[in-house]
Amino acid sequence: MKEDESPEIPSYGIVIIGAGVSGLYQLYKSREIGVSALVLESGTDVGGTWYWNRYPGARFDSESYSYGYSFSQELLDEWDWQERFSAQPENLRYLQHVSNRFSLSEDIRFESIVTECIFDETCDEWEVHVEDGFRVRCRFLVTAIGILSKPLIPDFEGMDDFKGPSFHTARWPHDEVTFEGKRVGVIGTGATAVQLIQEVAKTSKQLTIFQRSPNWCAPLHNSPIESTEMADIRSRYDDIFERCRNSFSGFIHDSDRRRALEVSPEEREALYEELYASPGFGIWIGNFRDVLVDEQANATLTDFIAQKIRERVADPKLAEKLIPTDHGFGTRRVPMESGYYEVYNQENVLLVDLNETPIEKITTDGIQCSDREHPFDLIVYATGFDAVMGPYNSINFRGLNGRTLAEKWEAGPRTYLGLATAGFPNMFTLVGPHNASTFCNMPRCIEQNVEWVSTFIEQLFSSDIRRVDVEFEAEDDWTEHVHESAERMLFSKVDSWFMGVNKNIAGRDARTFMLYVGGLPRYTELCDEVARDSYRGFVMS
Ligand code: NA7
Repeated sequence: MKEDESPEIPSYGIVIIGAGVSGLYQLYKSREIGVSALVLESGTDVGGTWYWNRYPGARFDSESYSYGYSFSQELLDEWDWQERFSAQPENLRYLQHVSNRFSLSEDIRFESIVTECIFDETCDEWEVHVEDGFRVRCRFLVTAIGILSKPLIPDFEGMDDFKGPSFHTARWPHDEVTFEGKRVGVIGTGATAVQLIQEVAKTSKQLTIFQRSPNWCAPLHNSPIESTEMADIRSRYDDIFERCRNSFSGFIHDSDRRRALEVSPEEREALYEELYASPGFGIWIGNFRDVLVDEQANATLTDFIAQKIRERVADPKLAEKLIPTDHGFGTRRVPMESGYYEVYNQENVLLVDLNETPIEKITTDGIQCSDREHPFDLIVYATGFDAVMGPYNSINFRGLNGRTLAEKWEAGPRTYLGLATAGFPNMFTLVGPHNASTFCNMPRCIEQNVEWVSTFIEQLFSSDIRRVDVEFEAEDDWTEHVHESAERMLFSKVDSWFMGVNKNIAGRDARTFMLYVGGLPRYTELCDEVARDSYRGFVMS
């Protein structure tokens, strides 16, 4: 090759970024519609969330059998779930099994961190750049990068000084980490920390939890699935998936048609007790239909859960510290637990309230708070993610006229159906912001997303259309619809990653809704309507 000659860039019909639940299915579907596809995955294996989040205690909050893919009868026939809420190792094995079953890895390039995607207006193709210098071109770019894939460690002073191991939960080492006889510090009390803390407390010599804000947690009630129960589940798969598709957020749970404020206090209490004693998210999304929209209704549930915490935590002062006072139950993501509150009754567990004694710095030996230093052998940052925007901002997407996606979404995402955005032609965002899959039992919405996008791409390939973009008006209408749907929910009255607020990131204090809470059935109907109406809202040329 001559010096001035650039090596030929491989070209595909579709490039998919990410080999998690959505990327794997998009690859499967791309093959089915006969379009060449390549997946670029930053990890060394498939699995996405279940590849990265290896911390002890990581598990589904979805009933396992409602989380698996529904598209393949063979898969449903041959995979036995072991637990009602399966843990990370099994979840990863499941996704590896899916990948092996359909030989998906053949079309996945691992250890490929995508840095830049540039739309070439001269030929209506994307050029995708990987950190190691690899480049690839494609007609359609599909992002399958998730919304909780960019871990965030706050910028604590002295972090590099700590002489023991320390890591973020989503970057957990692949080698086993033991807590036996160790002094462990955990920063954070979100859904991740709640799962982890219960495991660390079992064997550590001392566990110190640094809490900035308590969350409302509810019991998971996990249990093994025996083979007879699995056989029964298998015989009901059609009904299970049908039920999920028709429920508001893709779970087997759906709201009770009664209103909390309509029924007698006894009837209300009876449902709360029943749901608190039942497995899974029922207490959150299978509750009276007004508890997430009406503050007074929500207060009845909030009081009920607060009382449960008081009953479970022996020290009344400590119980009060674990009870949120700035938001009602369910208005932020509800961490699910199995004995979380009882951990605080253990002798070896200490809660540090960061509102009283903030962290000043990380030292060589541990964590220095305003009142004292806490020495540790291991520090875990369970400090969450740069949610929703983080994964998109990590890649330099350049659309028409060289405009970047980061510039376009600076004041919050603007999308059409949460699947595409104007000025970024031939690009689809699975589980993108303002997409129903953001508030969903993910695989149920992912299957909807992938199937819809694949049908569209198949039609585009069989036509002479080279470019598909979004009409600004359609985008404005969708964005407005997303905000309107959020406004009636109590989520919109509270700071959380749902609302794009992150105290660790400068400028992320204004609330703008990141998800879509119009419900899965309505979302599916709207997407189908758009398709039936010759893909109304898209401009094709
Ligand atoms: P979350 O829910 O964002 O939780 C992060 C936790 O870390 C939360 O308790 C934060 O407190 C805490 N945090 C963050 N920064 C700090 C600093 N600087 N100091 C002290 N504490 C801090 O992330 P998760 O990983 O638990 O869960 C993410 C999602 O994954 C979850 O919603 C599920 O859908 C799965 P804060 O509340 O900000 O005061």
